[in-house]
Amino acid sequence: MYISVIGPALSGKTTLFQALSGVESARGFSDGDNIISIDVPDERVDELSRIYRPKKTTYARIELADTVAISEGNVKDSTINAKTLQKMRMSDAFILTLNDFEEAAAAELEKEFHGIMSEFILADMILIEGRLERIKKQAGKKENTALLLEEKLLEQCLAHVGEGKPLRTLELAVSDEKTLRGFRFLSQKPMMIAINCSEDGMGEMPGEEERDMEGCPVIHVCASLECELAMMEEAERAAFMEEFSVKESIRGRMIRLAFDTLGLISFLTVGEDECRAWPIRKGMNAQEAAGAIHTDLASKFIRAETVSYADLMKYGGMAECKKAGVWRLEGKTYIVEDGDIISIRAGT
Ligand SMILES: Nc1nc2c(ncn2[C@@H]2O[C@H](COP(=O)(O)OP(=O)(O)O)[C@@H](O)[C@H]2O)c(=O)[nH]1
Ligand SMILES: [Mg+2]
Repeated sequence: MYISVIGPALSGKTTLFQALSGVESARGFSDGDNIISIDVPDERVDELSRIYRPKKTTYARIELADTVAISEGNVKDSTINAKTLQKMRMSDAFILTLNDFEEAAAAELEKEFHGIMSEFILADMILIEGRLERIKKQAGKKENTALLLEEKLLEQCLAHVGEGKPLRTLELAVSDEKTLRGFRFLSQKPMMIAINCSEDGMGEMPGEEERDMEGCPVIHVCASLECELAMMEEAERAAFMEEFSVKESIRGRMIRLAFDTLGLISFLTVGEDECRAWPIRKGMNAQEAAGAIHTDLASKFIRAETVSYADLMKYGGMAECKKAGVWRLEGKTYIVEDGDIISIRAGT
């Protein structure tokens, strides 16, 4: 999972990046190479680790990148370099920061959002047109069904972006989605918006997910305050949070939003060696989940020993769960649920 923090210059990208990662990074120095892996806070992993006392405790991880500024006109007049765009394309999702700490008008924020969205749409349009041109050249040579299908699909995409709409809002069949995956279209990626508010506005910030911008969830944050918070010692932090009526630090809030937006859940593995959370897409089956651990476990999959975290807590141990009949042997097609504790039985 790889998320890029993007946005106009001086909107607080680097500040937010530091608040989320807890790591100081040089200002004005970020060209997308600034990537940090952050742990996903998970109380279930904490608790399991207390019970099993493993040698190692591993949380789910998200890769976070701080990127250079992007604003309206950058793609149109090629003032953003290809390398930066390519890095953006590699992301699974974006966090768009917008400067509201200088009390921007709501209309101003909307305008900035639309400005960047239209750059993404334009970048995708250029990509689609380029590919269509190459297909047309190839198609002359010999009949090719796959190519014809791709062409038809891309024409559909082109019409969509041509109306100024992001590819995110184009309903696609699963097979079409697969065809398009390789293009890594910018306007297709999930986007979360972080409205960077001033310190004064902290107490009266609206609740989470109260609004969205064209389907993109919005989170309100005071990045500079959160950044200070992230750098503090535990004890100092509590007092600070109380003073500014911050209930939960941005890292937890943002990660939950990211999991929601990207449709992720975590399953868990336990043992004396390691207790660990594994992020997967909601709807994955047991065999696919096994593949998240190791490809061998997927190909040699036999059964998934499964018990829910809630049941393990309720009954107090694996043996007790077996006795109560809540410990299960699930097959390949079992759809894994958030908080399932799984042990894969695989052949040799
Ligand atoms: N008052 C206030 N200033 C902020 C906030 N976030 C960032 N800034 C300031 O805005 C400037 C630009 O921030 P930076 O994170 O470097 O922006 P970037 O260019 O988007 O990476 C810095 O001087 C920050 O101290 C905030 O939440 N409140
Ligand atoms: Mg920066």
